[in-house]
Amino acid sequence: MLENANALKAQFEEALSKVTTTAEIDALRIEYAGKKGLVSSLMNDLKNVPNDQKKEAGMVINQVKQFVEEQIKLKTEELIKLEEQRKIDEAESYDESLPTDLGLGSYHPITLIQREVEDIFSSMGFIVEDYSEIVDDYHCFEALNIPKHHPARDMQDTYYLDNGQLLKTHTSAAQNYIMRKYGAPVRAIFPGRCFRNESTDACHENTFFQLEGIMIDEDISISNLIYFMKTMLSEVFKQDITVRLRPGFFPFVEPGFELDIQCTICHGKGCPSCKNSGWLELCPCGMIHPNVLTYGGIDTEKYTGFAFGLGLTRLAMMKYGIKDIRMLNSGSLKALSQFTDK
Ligand code: FA5
Repeated sequence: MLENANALKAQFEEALSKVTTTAEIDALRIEYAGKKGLVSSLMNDLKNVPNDQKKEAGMVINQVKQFVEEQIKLKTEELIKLEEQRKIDEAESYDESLPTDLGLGSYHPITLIQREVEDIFSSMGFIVEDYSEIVDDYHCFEALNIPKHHPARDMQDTYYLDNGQLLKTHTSAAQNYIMRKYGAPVRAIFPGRCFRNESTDACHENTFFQLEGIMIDEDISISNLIYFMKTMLSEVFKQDITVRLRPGFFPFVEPGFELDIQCTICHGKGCPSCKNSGWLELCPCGMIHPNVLTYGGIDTEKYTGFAFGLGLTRLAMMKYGIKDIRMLNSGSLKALSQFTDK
């Protein structure tokens, strides 16, 4: 009996050493450790062993049984791990025969123009800040001196959320946050995506980008504002473009201006891109209203400042000669990939 037990153990070890898959170890488990397996039949043979040898034989068979079960358990765990790793390796492997000349991706024109304007203002000492796309009524309107009855709060223009917050309608919504964060003096720009519930055409989107800027210090005047606007535009276009400054009303600036650019698509003749006017509103601006400075915790006795709200999406249109603003949100790789950052 002892010889049989040892022989079975050796036979099992030999078979185990050849197992390479979980299916094979499962078959081996049934063959050796199953109810009708080889270890069980060895146990059945115990009844034929003389009584005085039964105890010792029983112990040996039990040891073989425990050995077989333990080894099967260990091998199964090892093989499961190996098979999982094999699956991961297969998933990560790639078909080397696939074409690799798919071409490089390209930056979206808005990303290109945003980076360019950020670089220009950074080189003039402005910090670049970020702000949420979901804002509250206070930051979007109240802190900007926009009274309750102002049309900008109209449901027609603003996407309100169920919780009372809203999608940022303009980047001016971050003015109060910047003033509270940095105090005065401060020079900051803050680009961002804006949302307005309006119908679209060649120069209007309901989702578009602006880039806001504020500069607050002692003795800041309109001439500082004009200097920075001129510098920014000449750096972006690197050629002569025609702009005009006219009075404009925004509750958060006084005085306020509209800075328009002559349409670079039709050169002022009038076309669908500029709604046949020859001009495109590009960058409203003005001197920050004292009420807005006060909301921002700025001492109005000591400081003045200017603010501007550059239409970044329209700037991209004018710089790259994009006739229809809707192309920029179209997701058309063919159209969007023609722009490079050179
Ligand atoms: C504003 O949003 C003010 N917050 C700008 C401002 C900032 C004024 C600081 C004074 C001081 P307005 O609604 O005009 O203003 O938008 C500013 C610019 O964003 C426009 O001149 C235009 O270039 C761009 N813009 C506005 N609406 C759209 C639209 N629907 N699609 C594309 N661009 C738009």
